[in-house]
Amino acid sequence: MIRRNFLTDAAAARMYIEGVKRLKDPAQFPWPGRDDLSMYDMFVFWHHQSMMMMTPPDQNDRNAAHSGPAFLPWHRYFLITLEGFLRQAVNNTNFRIPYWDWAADAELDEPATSPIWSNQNLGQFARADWRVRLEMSLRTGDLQIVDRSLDRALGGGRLPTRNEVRAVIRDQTAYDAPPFNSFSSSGVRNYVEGWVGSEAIHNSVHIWIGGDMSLSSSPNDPVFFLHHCNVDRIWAAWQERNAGSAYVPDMSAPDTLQFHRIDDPLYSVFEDTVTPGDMVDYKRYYEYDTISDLADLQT
Ligand SMILES: [Cu+2]
Repeated sequence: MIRRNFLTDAAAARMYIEGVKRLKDPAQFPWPGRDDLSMYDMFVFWHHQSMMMMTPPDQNDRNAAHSGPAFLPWHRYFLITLEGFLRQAVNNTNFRIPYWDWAADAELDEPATSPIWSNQNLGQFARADWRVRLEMSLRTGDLQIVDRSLDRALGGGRLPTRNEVRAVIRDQTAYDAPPFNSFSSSGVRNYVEGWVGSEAIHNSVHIWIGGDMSLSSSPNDPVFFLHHCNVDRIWAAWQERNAGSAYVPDMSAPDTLQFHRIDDPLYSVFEDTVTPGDMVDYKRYYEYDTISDLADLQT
């Protein structure tokens, strides 16, 4: 089953929008034990909780899902899990999350005028009927029930270009490198996450959208999953080009890298024990309609 481009596949776009609206409705998809909250809100909570789980606890850089090797497999798992709920919501076993090819919008004179932000598309989520219900503090860990509309501040900084993404995929031949945090000076993971490289790939898109996308509760904005689908597509393109380059670290790494070693269970609010190693072979779950815009696979 195929993950497609949100802006060139109207059917996938409509189905995604319909699916997240249903998943957000506590009457259709209640979050068990949490009155008036939905399974969609549960994903917001899960993302925030991953950022509260510092690994190890005596530093504040690497957490269970960011600033470390598990960044890519954890978000792959997060999307696959949401995708399963969306399939139920739209009652279509073939549905897969579409991606937002923001590098195409980077070529516009005014990227904020891209049709993705129109009221037929994601613009509608910044209007009154889509409610943000969960806010959290990364400093105190406090969770607040709120009822407000979504915040965006499109246009902060710049979107990464296709040539920048292609250069990272071409030049980074290792998956990750010590010290396996935001200071790793090589490895595709830290370049794609965006702590190194002037293009700051994943981080700069969160910042460009701004508002709720710049918080630990960033999945409150449905664009979160379209952005991360494109980030995942970049990893997929890198994997195709670097088929011989393995996920690191393996289990010989110290316990300070818990949640990030290849056979460690990824941080989850569910009872499952999915590992980074389980996430490497994404084709068990989906394929992308194209990755050749991101990587030369012949050279
Ligand atoms: Cu994240």
